[in-house]
Amino acid sequence: EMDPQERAFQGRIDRGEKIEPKEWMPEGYRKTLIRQISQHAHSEIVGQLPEGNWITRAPTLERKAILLAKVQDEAGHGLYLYCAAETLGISRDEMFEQLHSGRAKYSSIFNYPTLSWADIGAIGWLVDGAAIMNQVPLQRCSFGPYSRAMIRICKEESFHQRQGFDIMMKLCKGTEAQQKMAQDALERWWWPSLMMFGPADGDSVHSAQSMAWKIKQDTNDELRQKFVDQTVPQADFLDLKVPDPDLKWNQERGSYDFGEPDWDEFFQVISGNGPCNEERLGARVKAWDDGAWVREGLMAHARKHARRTT
Ligand code: FAQ
Repeated sequence: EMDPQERAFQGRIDRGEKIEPKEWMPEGYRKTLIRQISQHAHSEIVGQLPEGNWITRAPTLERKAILLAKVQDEAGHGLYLYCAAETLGISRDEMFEQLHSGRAKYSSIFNYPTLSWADIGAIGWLVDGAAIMNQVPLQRCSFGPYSRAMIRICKEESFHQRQGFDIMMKLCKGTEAQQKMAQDALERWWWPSLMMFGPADGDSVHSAQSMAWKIKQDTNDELRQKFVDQTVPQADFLDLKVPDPDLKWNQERGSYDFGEPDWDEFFQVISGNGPCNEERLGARVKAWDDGAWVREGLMAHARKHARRTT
């Protein structure tokens, strides 16, 4: 049975009230939010790497400026989200430690390589498209700081999605080689994008509780379906073929039927065995180690300053 404090808390959630950092909350609620928000922050930071790979090779100055701005936005989102998680009583050092030791997850999608310029288009179109589908409902999350962070982040993600679709449009209206490059990118990013929404509902351990707490508003499968319904007409518009033989419009449901993602691959990727896990984590650990002298210098300066002013 729920204790009275927890019942009162659930009442606030049910009435649609926002929960703020200093207010009482069940330990499970705090832990779930720290897990989700910190993993979301890690995803933004690790998510800079696949696209960062193409900044020096963007085909025009304009594309380079746009890509630089997008990757910088992702850094901003990460920092914003770390701040939101810190309000729950975890330090940034602890969060980094969890990432670097492999205990904290980050989105499976960033463990795939970016092999061609079309991948930058596909990431903006599909990966940011999936991120928006997942994050728009998070704007209504019951935890105040997370919900407010999502409002700004979603605005920037919309720009990201449009820039990706714009790259795809350009390629699809281009030469045969460019169209092929776009098709190849769609084939490699389609299934991993569907996996971003998490395991099928039957295997989603956190969904029921997170939905009762209004941390999540929709199940993983509901959002995945919405994403498919939104994206297939966009692929048709680009004259690209979605690599799913089971994809079919279902008149009765007013939705697309589609095939099952390869869940073995998903679980391999989230347990550290995807194509780029080692490289991505290695890059983050190296950046952390390379920055040690800056952190040490700042701390020494702060200590000196504190001695002088006391
Ligand atoms: N990858 O019980 P559930 C972006 C884990 S967008 C890795 O269903 P939950 C923008 C899950 O953590 C990407 N792990 O879990 C951008 C749990 O393991 P745990 C980031 C996954 O939390 C675009 C276990 O599986 N967005 O960065 C994944 O209820 C372009 C069981 O799963 C967010 O993080 C996965 N795909 O639902 C940046 C959004 N799916 O923690 C750069 C916020 C599941 O017990 C470039 N997060 N797992 O060890 C969420 O909405 C939720 O956490 C879900 C998962 C929906 C991801």
